[in-house]
Amino acid sequence: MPLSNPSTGSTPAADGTVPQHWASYSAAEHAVWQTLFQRQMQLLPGLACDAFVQGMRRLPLQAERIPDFEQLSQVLQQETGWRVVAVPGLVSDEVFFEHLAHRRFPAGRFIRSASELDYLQEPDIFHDVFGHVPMLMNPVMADFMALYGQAGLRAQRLGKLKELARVYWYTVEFGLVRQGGDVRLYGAGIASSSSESSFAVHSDSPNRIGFDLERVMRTNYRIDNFQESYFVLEQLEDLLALANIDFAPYYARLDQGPSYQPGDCLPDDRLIQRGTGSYHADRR
Ligand code: HBI
Ligand code: FE
Repeated sequence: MPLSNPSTGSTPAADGTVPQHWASYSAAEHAVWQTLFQRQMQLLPGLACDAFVQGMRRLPLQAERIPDFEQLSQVLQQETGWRVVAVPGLVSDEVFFEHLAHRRFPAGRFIRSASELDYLQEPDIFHDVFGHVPMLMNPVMADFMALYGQAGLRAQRLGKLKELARVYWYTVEFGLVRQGGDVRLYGAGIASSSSESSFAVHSDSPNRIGFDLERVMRTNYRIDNFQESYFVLEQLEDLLALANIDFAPYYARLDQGPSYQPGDCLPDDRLIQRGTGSYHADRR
């Protein structure tokens, strides 16, 4: 049974979406957006890759108000064919992939509360719009995400979702990319986090490892804290090759061989930085 959304009273449609009801956001909700938006815009220069910054600049996003999905979608659709649709929170994998495959990005309509600015149980509008939508202005990411939706539907039928979800996690959510002599972020989970954005790019603690598909598909990830390892693309364009790969032979290979823990470094890794591990060691 679809649950009714307490913030709007709307019952989700069959595709899991709800109306955004932009006019019903309260002043307090707009104020939370403003706090998060200003804090993150201060941090991101020098941390986010150029594609992220450019996508952000060209979107109708403002500090003062929660964005209207219809306005975002008009710009986005012109650029890469994507739209943003509202969902009450997490949707099933099936529904999620179905939307992505059709170039619709399901974004939480709610915003976290002012008393829990850094705590997120489910992706909210700040994570989903600020974190994800700028990169959807980029043609490479736009194609990658749509192909990921199709691959997700197939992976689900094959029982290989866990392996495929690791690709999403270490790219779309927590990906880093080389830019000139630096490493920059493009992943939405980092871009939307005030503490993890500088940790991911600058801290001595995590490993930064050159991206390798099979390696990533064998690697567990943390959902409870900063990542212990980040995987670094040479360039964003590498996502396109990744999206056009037939995953079936990978899935077959993954049935054998090891899986890795989040902090592991392997002899074959292309290490950009071997992390000290100090951050997670102090917390254990
Ligand atoms: N639902 N709203 C929402 N946002 C997500 O990022 C999301 C989801 N449902 C499933 C899901 N992600 C993941 O389990 C897949 O990427 C594997
Ligand atoms: Fe996300």
